[in-house]
Amino acid sequence: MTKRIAIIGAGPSGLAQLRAFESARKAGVRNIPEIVCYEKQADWGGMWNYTWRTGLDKYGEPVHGSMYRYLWSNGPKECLEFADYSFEEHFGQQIPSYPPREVLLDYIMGRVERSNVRQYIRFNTPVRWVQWCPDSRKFSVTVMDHEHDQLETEQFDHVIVASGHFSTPNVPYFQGVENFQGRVLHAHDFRDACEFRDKRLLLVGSSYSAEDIGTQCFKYGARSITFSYRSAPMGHDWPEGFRERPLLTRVDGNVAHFKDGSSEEIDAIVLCTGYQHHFPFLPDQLRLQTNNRMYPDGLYKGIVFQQQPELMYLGMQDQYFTFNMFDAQAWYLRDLIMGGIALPERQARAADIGRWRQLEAKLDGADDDIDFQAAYVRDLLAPTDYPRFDIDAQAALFKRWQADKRRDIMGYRNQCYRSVLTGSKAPPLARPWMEIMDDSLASFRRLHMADPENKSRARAARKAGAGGRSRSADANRAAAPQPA
Ligand code: FAD
Ligand code: NA7
Repeated sequence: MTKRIAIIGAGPSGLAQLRAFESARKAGVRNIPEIVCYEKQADWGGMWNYTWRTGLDKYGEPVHGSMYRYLWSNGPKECLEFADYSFEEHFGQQIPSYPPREVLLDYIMGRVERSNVRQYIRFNTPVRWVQWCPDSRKFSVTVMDHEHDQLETEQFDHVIVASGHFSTPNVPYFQGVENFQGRVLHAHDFRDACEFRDKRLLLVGSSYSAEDIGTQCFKYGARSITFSYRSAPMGHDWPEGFRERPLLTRVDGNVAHFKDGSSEEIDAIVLCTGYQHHFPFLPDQLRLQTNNRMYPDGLYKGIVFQQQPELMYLGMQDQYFTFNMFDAQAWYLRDLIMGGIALPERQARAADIGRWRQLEAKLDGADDDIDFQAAYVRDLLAPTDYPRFDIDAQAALFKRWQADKRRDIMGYRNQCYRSVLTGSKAPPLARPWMEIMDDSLASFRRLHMADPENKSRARAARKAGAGGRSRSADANRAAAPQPA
């Protein structure tokens, strides 16, 4: 009997899963499972689908989006390129290495639009509850169909959770914050740097959000940026106007006090204190419980829930590799579900998880993390037919990116890298990143594309109804080394 699969979320991970099944269908594989993808937002793209809303959406659902205006990729696009769909194929030419959000969204959408998977997605339909029924050996999935204002329940053989984990904020309390006169918000609710023009901004946290929101607010006119770290400072060579201080201990009026006894006046606080893995639609026995880490416990191959292997999770690890790692996971899961890959017994799975966790425990810094995640992606891809790409070359690019950031935190986005798929080098940004204030796709096209009027080859091909595997991917498959 044809299996039924529910995918929760149509962000990059969920879309990778839809695309994985579709590529099998196009290759003539029979007995593809029946798929329903539930998406709580009105459109696909997940986190990349910008929303101006904060708090609750128009249906009273928690707003998923944590992205903000003027967000540019914080890693080189050459490190997240889909192996079966290059940037050049999408835009009809090579583009700079660090594109803004809308450009990346356009790229993500390009691949799924071509593959005709929208038909499987039910938008405005958040999953409310998932229950495993031991008798029927099926999941019962209850969703809220907001378009028809009704709850529905359906049965599935597998559930794939692709709901992301950078959406539910982790919000610590700091003494006196309730009396602070300025604005206090978590990074999840940050939308527009211009709000903080001329302000003295305090950012609590020392990871990606703090770094990016801090640099961006400075770019758009904040008076000063102070970072407060819990474990370690970022340690970049910050320009004048930035400083790093130890952890915030209390707020007194408009004065922030820090663990080393220092203090300073501030006008606003942004808590860049990370996110929680939050699955309000899952009962305890199905719920992944983890912090943001390279290898969450209890997931075989980082994706199959050990306690109930019919349940799978995509994209739950801390991420260097993103889009192509989600692809690797999705292709592996597809083959597991369709029987091309055998699921080992519980003990063997536990041993495999244990091996990865031991490696994770030895990681010491970003370069180690990158090598670890590259090895993980390679391990997943080995038994699948996902187009081969040079994972080691991408890992080397990630390390260059880290070094470029250390060298010039305000200017690293001006660097250009070479695509490991097509071999061509990205052109430079038209002006230094610090000087480009308009982050729209239209402006990016005008500045960087020979064909700014939205007539890239990919769009033309899409309009003409072309489909199938990309030429660049086929070329890459022939040229690139096979993962071990
Ligand atoms: P998401 O993109 O979060 O998508 C999850 C989807 O699930 C959403 O569409 C959501 O609406 C849906 N969903 C959630 N709950 C339910 C439910 N109950 N029912 C139905 N649907 C549900 N990555 C990079 O590679 N480069 C970057 O520069 C970068 N910058 C980032 C900046 C910010 C501020 C953040 C927060 C993340 C950034 N990331 C970046 C990481 C980003 O999260 C990933 O690129 C990617 O979006 C993860 O894809 P995902 O599908 O796993 O999750
Ligand atoms: P991360 O990378 O999970 O980092 C969270 C940061 O918040 C990190 O520096 C933590 O410090 C800090 N943190 C967490 N809890 C506290 C408390 N209680 N007090 C002080 N500081 C705290 O999340 P980000 O939002 O930066 O990045 C997530 C994604 O969003 C990423 O993919 C980006 O591309 C965008 P620690 O170092 O653990 O001491």
